[in-house]
Amino acid sequence: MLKRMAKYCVIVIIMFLIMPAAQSGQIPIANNSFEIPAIGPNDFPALPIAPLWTEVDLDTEYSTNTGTFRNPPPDSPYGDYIVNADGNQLAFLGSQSGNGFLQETNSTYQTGKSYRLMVEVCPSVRYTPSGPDPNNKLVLSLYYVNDANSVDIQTSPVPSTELTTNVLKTFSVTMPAVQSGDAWVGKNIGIAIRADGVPGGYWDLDNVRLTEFQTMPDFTGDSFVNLQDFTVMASEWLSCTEAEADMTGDGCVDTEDLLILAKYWLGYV
Ligand SMILES: [Ca+2]
Ligand SMILES: [Ca+2]
Ligand SMILES: [Ca+2]
Repeated sequence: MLKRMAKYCVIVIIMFLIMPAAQSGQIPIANNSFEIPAIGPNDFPALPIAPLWTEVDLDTEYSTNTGTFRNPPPDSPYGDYIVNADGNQLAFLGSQSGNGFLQETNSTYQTGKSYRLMVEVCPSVRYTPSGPDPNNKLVLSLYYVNDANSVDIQTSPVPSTELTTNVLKTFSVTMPAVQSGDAWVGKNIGIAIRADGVPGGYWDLDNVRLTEFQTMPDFTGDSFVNLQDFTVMASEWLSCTEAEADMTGDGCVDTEDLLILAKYWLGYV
């Protein structure tokens, strides 16, 4: 009896070791926090460039609608210190429709996976885009390129009524799981942050993130939700790094994800 149990334990351990690792988690975005190029504290605090991004800029001569700036110190006389910036720098984006930041990542859309783009946003203090005007907004997009054209798969507006100057807030766009017949299967994942409004203001942007995740709690690929899947989740509990068991797209494994797993417990998905 003991011998049989030991054999069973060995089989279970081997199963865990050879379990296919689902490819989920954070997808790299080049210059995602706009820290390149590094602007020194004594340099002019803004540059009209954001390397590694495609800047779509109505100012075709000087590109002044898109660029990078250094967060001023807290005692700045201009009062535009952003309290929760990621790193030292952020991006600015002119509020007129036709300005935007785009990036085609090296990763591709995979069947069965969902994707979420997250961006930190606040209105510029000095050049506020005409206040809480619902007609003056940002649009976040997940797109793919078809015959050299970017085609939006999913877009989501950033409601300007929810924005606060000096404090970045997270906004996101999430697309449902990719189906095998979708035109974007295997295409590079494109992300876009586009202005949709009138000129005169600027949006401040920071810490762009993209996550790939599955919405069903089967992390082992057997279509059944059981202790093996729970073990994957337990091993990543409260982690936000390469989290296979994240099903909500926030990149972290927490109670929200556990509730989804509980809902499907011992069921086929
Ligand atoms: Ca930054
Ligand atoms: Ca499973
Ligand atoms: Ca989650």
